[in-house]
Amino acid sequence: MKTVINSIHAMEILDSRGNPTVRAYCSLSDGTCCSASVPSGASTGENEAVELRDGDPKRFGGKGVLKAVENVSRIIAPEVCGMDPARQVEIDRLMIALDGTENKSRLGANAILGVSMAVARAAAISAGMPLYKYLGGAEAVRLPAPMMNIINGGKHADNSVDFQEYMIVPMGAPTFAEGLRYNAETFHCLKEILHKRGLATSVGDEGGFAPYLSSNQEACQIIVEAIEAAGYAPGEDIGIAMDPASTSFWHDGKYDLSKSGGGILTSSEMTDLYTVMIAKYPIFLLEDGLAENDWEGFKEHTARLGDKLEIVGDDIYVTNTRYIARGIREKTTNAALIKLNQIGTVTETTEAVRMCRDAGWKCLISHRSGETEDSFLADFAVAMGSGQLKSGSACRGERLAKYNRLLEIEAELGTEAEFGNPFKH
Ligand code: 2PG
Ligand code: MG
Repeated sequence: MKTVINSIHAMEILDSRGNPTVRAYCSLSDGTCCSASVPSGASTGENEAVELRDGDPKRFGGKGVLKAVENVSRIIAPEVCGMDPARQVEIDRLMIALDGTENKSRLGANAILGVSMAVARAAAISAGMPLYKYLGGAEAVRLPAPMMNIINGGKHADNSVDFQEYMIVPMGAPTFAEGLRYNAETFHCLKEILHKRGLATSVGDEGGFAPYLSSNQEACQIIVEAIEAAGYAPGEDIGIAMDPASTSFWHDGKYDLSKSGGGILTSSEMTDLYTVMIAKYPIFLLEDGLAENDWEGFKEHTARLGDKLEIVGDDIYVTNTRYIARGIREKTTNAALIKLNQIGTVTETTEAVRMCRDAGWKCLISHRSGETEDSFLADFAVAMGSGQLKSGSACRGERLAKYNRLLEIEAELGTEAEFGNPFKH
């Protein structure tokens, strides 16, 4: 007998910042029953699909998601029940049509994505396949490099650092497990260095340290020291990737680095600053070095830095093929960040990855600063085979859930597993 979706429902749970988010449940006629949880960002792009929040000031400061939960049961479930769970594209398109808006503002991208992920997971379980194989097929054997955000600033921390994320990337490691070890050891050395200097070792939203530093550059300096203290060669064993998340300090067409005392800079001056930094430190990737609406600035930025660095667009593309297509046409960047909840369905996220791949672009698969213990993203990263994932630091359970799941996947793949330097052309 054909397996069909029996029931779909959702509930309000809390994310890693203690804010409400959606968990969706899917059960099938063969007895399969599972759930999936939706993450939530802080430095969001203005064109992201809409995260529906209740706006009721009496609950969670207006951040409740009961309307989205209700939309799952009342509007989505009656349409999706009875369908074959393996028809992911059809189910996702049906939900897009049910919503009927450009940005999923009627039903909420949090409602739609929860169901989209739960259906994918249920179909994988029902087919007796691991999720990464179900979504990625027989070719899903490439483990992503863990881009570990070990110093947090910007909107993710209350410190003096303007740039949001300083990540380490184990580019010389032979396997994912070894790469994770390189990173975790460096993370612990960084803690010791900060502690010895009397700097705070408390962590930000993504589990990286959030010290008060004298400049944005000092973060790179301390990371290089930590890499060396851990016994690795900066730029060979471990490289640095940065996500300044510049939209968050872009005001009136200028970049305001006053949190760190860095002044107010134009787009070109920002690119000058990055040029100085990459000459000094082993930086291989720069995400959102400029702001989401600075398309012109980005063109110059990529023309100047694109042959040396992976230039990733996050807020500017919001995982939307409409914006990525423009970026490819105009050579705005040479890579894109990929976040499921920026666009709101598994199908559309996969389409964004495919568009990048067809253009010869790299993709960096990403968590959100508000996460849950759901490890869906780990399987998704292997399925997409892009070789790059950022999931925060070696600290905080919601970050480690993804890395630990990747350890399992690598072990399960055994000799089939592939892992390599994510910056190699
Ligand atoms: C980013 C993300 C994830 P947020 O800017 O890339 O690190 O942050 O989820 O807050 O948008
Ligand atoms: Mg970003």
